[in-house]
Amino acid sequence: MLTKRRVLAAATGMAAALALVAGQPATAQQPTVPDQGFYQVHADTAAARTSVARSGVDVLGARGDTVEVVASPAQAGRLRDAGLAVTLRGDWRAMLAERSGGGSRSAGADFPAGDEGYHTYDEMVATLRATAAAHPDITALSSIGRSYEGRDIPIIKISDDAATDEDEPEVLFTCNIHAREHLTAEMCLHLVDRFTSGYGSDPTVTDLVDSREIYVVPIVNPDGAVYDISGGQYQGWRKNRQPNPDGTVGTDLNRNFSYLWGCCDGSSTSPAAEDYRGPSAASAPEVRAVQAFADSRVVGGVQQLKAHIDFHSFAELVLWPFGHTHDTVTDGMTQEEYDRLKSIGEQMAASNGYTAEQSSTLYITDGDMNDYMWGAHKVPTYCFEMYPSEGGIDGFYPPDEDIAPQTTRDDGAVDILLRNAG
Ligand code: NO5
Ligand code: CA
Ligand code: CA
Ligand code: CA
Ligand code: ZN
Repeated sequence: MLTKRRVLAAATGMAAALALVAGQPATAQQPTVPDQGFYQVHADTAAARTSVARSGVDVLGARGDTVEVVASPAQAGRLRDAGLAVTLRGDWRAMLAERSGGGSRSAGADFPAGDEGYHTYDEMVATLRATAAAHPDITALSSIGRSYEGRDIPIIKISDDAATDEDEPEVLFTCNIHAREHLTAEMCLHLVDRFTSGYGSDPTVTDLVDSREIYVVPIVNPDGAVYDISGGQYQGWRKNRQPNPDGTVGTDLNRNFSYLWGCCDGSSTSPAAEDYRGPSAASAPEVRAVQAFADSRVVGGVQQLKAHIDFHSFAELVLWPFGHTHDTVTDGMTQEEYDRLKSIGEQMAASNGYTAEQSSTLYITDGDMNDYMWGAHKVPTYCFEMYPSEGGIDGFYPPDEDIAPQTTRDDGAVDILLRNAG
């Protein structure tokens, strides 16, 4: 209920933003522009959206003509000076605190009270272990490597005869590379649950598990995910937790991949920025782990992975590569390849009701996982931006009641990808 009200508050605009600080005593100063404001920016071209992303603000999500950002008053002023329509919707810190129930913790270091249905990193690991133990013939649980803080990054393989590397098309699903995008970890866990518990009873599941080798990495960024729910409230954290020389923390893992790293003004060189690309390509251990896994699937000179989705939130989009250029056909992408990526992307979007477009239509990115998977490995690859279509802070923290409907929503799209693999 809290969340529904919060979404409504965001939609009603500045009056609602002022209401957010209405709990202060009457003697408090006039409401001022928050240090970190939540803003909606009208940006109706890809170039305008890219310039918003490049301005140093934290882009929460973008869809259609609207980009939702967290910005300082100075940053908001610069966007206005650049001629953009910028609307203050609330105080980011206050919104985070309110979404977290004012800091009341649930027992056992879980998600904030009311959201315990989400899986913490420890709960995720325990659930994967239990699933692997319950389905030993069709699962193999291991790790692709360790995070900066030393946490394992689990990977589970699901296939008939999972212990054997068979000659079946391999398909990879990755989730939670961005710390605060917790719904995506639940998406990966839902895939694991569906393709294990449905085996032998659901004919679609059985056929896909028999004919494919499905790999799932539910939490690419465990340190960030753990940090984001630490301290009694949501932190709104995006990056990993690797320290930077200037005292700031975090590399944006989705700007740190090796393919054309930092090529195209699609990431930041500033360590404090939310889209900081890191000091060098693959400087983040989590990125090295994903890249090493993709490399390891080249067997006899042939890449075994035939399809990939990297789940993000939020905006309800299906994105295909490239992100580093607005060109459709370019180095590493023929017209035929582009058409096939687009066609399957559109079929998947028709199934889940998302909007389908090339990644760079949103804004330019470089060093992201999808550009790497296609550019370096020719793996047909997609970014899904999950529910909701818009929503400010609540966009990253939908109530746990939304987990089941919003993960099953993608079943049809996932099946389309799996069928088309190979
Ligand atoms: C992603 C995609 C555009 C790849 C990104 O809002 S998100 O950060 N989830 N969007 O910018 O890395
Ligand atoms: Ca939980
Ligand atoms: Ca098999
Ligand atoms: Ca194989
Ligand atoms: Zn993301």
